[in-house]
Amino acid sequence: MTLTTRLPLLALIATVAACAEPVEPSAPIAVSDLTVKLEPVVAAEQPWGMTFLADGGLLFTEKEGGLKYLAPGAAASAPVTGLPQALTADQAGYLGLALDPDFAASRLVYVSLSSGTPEANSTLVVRGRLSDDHTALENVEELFRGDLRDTTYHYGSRLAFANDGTLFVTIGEGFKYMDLAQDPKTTHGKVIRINPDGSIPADNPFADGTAGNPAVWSYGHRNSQGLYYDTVSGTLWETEHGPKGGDELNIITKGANYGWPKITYGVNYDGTVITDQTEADGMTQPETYWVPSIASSGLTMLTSDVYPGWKGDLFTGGMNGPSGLVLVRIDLEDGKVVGKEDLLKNEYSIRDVAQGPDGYLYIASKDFDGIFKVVPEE
Ligand SMILES: [Ca+2]
Repeated sequence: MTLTTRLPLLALIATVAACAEPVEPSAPIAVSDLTVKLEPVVAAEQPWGMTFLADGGLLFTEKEGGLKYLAPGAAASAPVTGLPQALTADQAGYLGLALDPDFAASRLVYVSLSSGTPEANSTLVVRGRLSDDHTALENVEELFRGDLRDTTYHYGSRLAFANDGTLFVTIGEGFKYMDLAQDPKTTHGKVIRINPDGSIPADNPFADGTAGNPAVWSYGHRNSQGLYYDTVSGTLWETEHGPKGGDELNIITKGANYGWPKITYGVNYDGTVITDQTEADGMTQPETYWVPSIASSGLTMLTSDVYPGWKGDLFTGGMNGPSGLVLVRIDLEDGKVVGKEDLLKNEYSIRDVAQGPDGYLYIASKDFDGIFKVVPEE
């Protein structure tokens, strides 16, 4: 081999090596003594969000089927009528939901859905009173409508209440509007914060509307499908999908910029580079990230003693990708991520995870499998 043919080859090898260089792991692998398995609870078609009532009843959304109710101990769910018609194309549909903090008295249920046509749609947050017989949402009111988009991807749409009674909602950047995630004047790629009646809290970071949309709480997000408010510490935890690699767990704070698409640990799906920056001044780093992606979905914190050693840890679902199809335990110590453990590998694409009043974790599959209870193996 002559020098002239070797040089390009060496250059090629060097380039391939640089691309394949593994990203530094974002947290050590955690291993616990406990293993878990799944027990079926109820059939469901593309369940998206779920939340338990105090008596063990379960409310959940199906992406196309709307709101469903499973009575305690029942074998099948029943529809809950009253929601507006949702757009259900591609990733659009009936998505996240939350109970009013005073649900026992108010019976109010909050739902985020995609509203409009494929050419002109937005994220719509509504609330209604769950009828005493659990068959209908009554007096449904529109609370908030995100900016219009002409795409049917990346809706975000998780809901979580804070201790002060305000409601956080994640809104995705619609995939094609990624650059607008950096613009606080739009709702694309944001966490928004509203009062339960849809009005805007006076202490929102852009409340006066001059430098941003009054509803915006934080920005620079991609597609956030996990949101959990820890009522003990007052911490708002969020997961969001990165592109190819770079899924994130973030702690959300007022007015902060989480960087998308200026900084990311991922690349485009076709492997091309979005940015070579993983950090920048004025942009908040994730608490942990995933390379390769898991397609991070719903997020909750275990507050029960059902699983030895896991109390106080976060759990998020993985939906696909080379290391997806997992329930990830995120080991927290004093509010910091100290390890990650993949549970329930290669069983289901997990869209949501929630804790029931019995202290057990439950997962909802992304596809047509249903909702399952996570039980320790003997
Ligand atoms: Ca980020």
